[in-house]
Amino acid sequence: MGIEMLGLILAGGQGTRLGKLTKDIAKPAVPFGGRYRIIDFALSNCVNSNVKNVGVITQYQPLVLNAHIGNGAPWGLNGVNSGVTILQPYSSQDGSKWFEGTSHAVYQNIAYIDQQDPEYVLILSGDHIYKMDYEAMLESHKEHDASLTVSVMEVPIEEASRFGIMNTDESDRIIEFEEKPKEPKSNLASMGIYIFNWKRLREVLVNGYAKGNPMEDFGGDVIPAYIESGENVFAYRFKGYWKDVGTIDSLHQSTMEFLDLNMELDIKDKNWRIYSRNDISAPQFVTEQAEVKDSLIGDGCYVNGKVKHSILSQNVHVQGGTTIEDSFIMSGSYIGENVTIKNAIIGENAKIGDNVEIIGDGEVAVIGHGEVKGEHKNEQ
Ligand code: ADQ
Ligand code: ADP
Repeated sequence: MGIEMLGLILAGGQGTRLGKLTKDIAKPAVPFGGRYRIIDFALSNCVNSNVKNVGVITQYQPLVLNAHIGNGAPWGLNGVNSGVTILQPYSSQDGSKWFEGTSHAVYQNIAYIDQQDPEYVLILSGDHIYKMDYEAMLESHKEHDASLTVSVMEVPIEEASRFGIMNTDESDRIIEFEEKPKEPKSNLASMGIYIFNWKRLREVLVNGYAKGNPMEDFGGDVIPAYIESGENVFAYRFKGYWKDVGTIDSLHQSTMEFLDLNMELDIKDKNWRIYSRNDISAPQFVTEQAEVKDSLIGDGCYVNGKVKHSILSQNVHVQGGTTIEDSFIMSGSYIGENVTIKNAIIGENAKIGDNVEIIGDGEVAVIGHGEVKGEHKNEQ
């Protein structure tokens, strides 16, 4: 017997807009908030919403992502009736190797989805920071007797051209949809979160490819085709914190918002925990001359300098005379003496030598994972 709803997390985009931070790792595996990786939010939302079978569709640099997800135990996805499967691109019979757009990636995994035999599929992006109850969205999908439900939110009109933009009627039926329009007609944006009746979506994908009308992309092809053919397509209005952290600026901004104790996301909510895989490290050590203000400091850190309004992930080492402000330092980085870091993101295991200045002036400064800057006098 099949399951009610299968979660599919699209984790394969290259993430070119995150530059150096996605050179070696897929965007959903990029660290966030001092203790998490971006995909933890989608995975935890699934578990908290009773979506206990999840496929993660990968493609680009999946090694860190694979190691992070493993058997799914940190999210409780390793039980008898639950599981997480990492789906990698394979050479199909027609010889095409990579997934192209988002719906093509789903089409390539029909065999896996059929094996799960779900009534509904929940399609998610691996690069959003938010907490959302997908069970409530499924209720709305059922109430409307919908074929597709799209989760939506109002965005500032000046940002609307980054999103799929729609118009709805008074019953929230979607009557018009345009993927990333140059001149948006409204500010009601798709969050890229969809619930489909699997049987119907399967037909549309298979028929499309069979008839030379390939469905590459949900936003570009599938949603417009559904609306055109008169399927029941409804909007589900989400209220709350939601951020697509696909750019350096949005990642930095979301990190700074994370430092606000009254932030809408409320990471401490015991009823909606965000789970992650974490190594055990020693407790943090803050020396006598250190000054730490308004910051989150992970386990295993050694702080001998000044840290203000910043996040230090696990095992970050900060030497004396150094100042870090408005920045996000990813795990394992070593910051030498008399360094100034301001408005910056420092990748995992980076090494910043003595007297170096990394200052984001106008735009956020970025140091890649494992990047070395300058030299250390006395590395420990
Ligand atoms: P984008 O986020 O720009 O817009 P896209 O680049 O297609 O859409 O990626 C969606 C997600 O799928 C990302 O997490 C990406 O990494 C992943 N992905 C892309 N191609 C993939 C592939 N071939 N295999 C696996 N994963 C892949 C979408 C919608 C808009 C909506 C915004 C909201 O198209 O309508 O407004 O999301 O952020
Ligand atoms: P961004 O828009 O920041 O570059 P996305 O994650 O949204 O990042 O993905 C951008 C595009 O890159 C997607 O349309 C995706 O299909 C494509 N892409 C994903 N993986 C690869 C890859 N291995 N090689 C080339 N392009 C890829």
